[in-house]
Amino acid sequence: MSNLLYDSLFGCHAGDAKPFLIFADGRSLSYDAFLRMAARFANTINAAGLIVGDRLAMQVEKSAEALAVYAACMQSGVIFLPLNTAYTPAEVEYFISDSGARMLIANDADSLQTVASTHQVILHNMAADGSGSFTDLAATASDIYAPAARGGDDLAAFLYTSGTTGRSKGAMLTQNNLLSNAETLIDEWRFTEDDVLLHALPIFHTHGLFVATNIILLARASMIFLPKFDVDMVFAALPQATSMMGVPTFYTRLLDDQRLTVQSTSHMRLFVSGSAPLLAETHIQFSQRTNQQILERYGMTETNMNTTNPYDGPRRAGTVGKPLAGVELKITDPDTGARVADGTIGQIEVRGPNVFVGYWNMPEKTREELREDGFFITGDLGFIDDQGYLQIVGRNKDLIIAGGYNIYPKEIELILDEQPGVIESAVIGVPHPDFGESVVGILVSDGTDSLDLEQITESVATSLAKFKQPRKLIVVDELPRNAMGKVQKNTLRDIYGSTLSG
Ligand code: MCA
Ligand code: AMP
Repeated sequence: MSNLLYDSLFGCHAGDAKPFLIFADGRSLSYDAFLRMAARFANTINAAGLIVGDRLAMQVEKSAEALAVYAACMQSGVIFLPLNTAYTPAEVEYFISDSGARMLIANDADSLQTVASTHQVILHNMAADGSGSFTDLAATASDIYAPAARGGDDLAAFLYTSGTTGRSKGAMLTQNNLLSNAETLIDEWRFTEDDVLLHALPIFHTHGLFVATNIILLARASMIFLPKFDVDMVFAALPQATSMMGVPTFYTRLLDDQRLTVQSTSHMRLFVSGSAPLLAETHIQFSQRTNQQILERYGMTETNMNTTNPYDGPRRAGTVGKPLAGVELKITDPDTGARVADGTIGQIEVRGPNVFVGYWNMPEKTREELREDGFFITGDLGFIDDQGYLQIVGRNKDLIIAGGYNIYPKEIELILDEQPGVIESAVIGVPHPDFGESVVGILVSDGTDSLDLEQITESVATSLAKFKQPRKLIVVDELPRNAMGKVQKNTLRDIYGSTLSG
């Protein structure tokens, strides 16, 4: 029986003693040992009653074991649903209930007991070192597992992405979405088995999980698997690496460190940036300090990667390059959907084998964003410049990106609006020196003295992940509106734009 994604990424490495993961302390884990662990996990998942097409949610710190749960899901045909470790139990509850997940593996399982019992989910814990009830159970399971038969159109993963309505949407990704993108990127970025990728990204998002990990698996390369991005750990690991992928905050933090020099990076063949706009200034400073041109690319959870600057050829600061092989990209008028001329700003639409198949249980949302002809409306605004490169100039969606994490203001506004003494609220993204953007909440008081900023801050903290919580709350008499009554967030950004800088 064949399982396209599993066979292509994982199964082909059976028996291979080559290191797949290299840890900060110098230990390593071979491909073969990793696959044996994954097979034990797949047997454990099935023994718990999960079958092909069921969902398994995971909210754990980064470890080899966590990555092996991903492999085990691919092997057993169970749909993998990774969750940001910063999410609160209230946020996790939504994902569990919406997806109908049957198993939840969590770092902090104790805090999720109620969620698990309410939704009849099998709950296991997994600590940052990979130990816990799930790994214990798997210890005695067989390390032989015949992969479930799965093809390119079968679902591989659900990745939740926030929405403009405040309700997160589960993007359904097929085996072929993931495999086709990894195959293309390996060629575009010239990954080979000689590569050692410095992996400091989280593994619950597309960037660290699919882009970085799948490329390494497909190339039979190795990765230095750091628990998180930490400047000291990165400089310690850098001499062994050939390549690194990161969000812009990685690069600004490296630039702030004197150890970033031509010498310390001269052996590196590639630095990739994505998930948020890389300031042209950062690109230029990095190249002045290191002689290395960061390669910027553009992607989304729903589409994997869409465009990239060239490996050979000019990597132009402030641009995200050209469409990947097999990806069609057009710029359209947001009102009519008609294609606009090169040089004209419009909404970015993409089509190709990389594009997801829809949002779980949200056919209407799917229809709004994914056209019948297969083009996906990204919600990003940009234009094709005179050299055929895409330049992203803004967003047609109300979205904040902080340190590479997406934050939809609506989700926060819904919570702020419910607070005592608040009539209404507006949440905006303002420039932040480290995270690129960060969150500010503007509140309109009802005129009584029941509005209590401290209490609101506490209340928000129980509902929302830390990275979504406003860094500052400001009380105003009223919100600026246009003639249609729509809140003018641009005006708010103009007024409060420098609130968090400096
Ligand atoms: C941590 N904090 C944040 C963020 N991360 N706040 C806003 N935005 C963030 N991204 C909070 C912490 O809870 C902490 O709060 C305070 O900010 C400072 O934390 P610090 O220790 O400095 O943060 P860190 O642990 O060093 O993390 C920063 C980071 C990390 C390294 C930039 O956020 C990260 O690895 N980001 C990568 C995200 C990513 O992989 N995105 C890809 C999405 P306090 O001190 O008050 O407790 S995939 C995607 O977008 C598409 C597909 C694409 O194109 O790739
Ligand atoms: P996500 O929903 O987390 O996958 O984030 C996708 C969004 O991140 C895109 O729609 C863009 O707005 C943004 N993004 C990703 N890469 C880039 C980039 N290189 N430059 C600007 N924005 C980016």
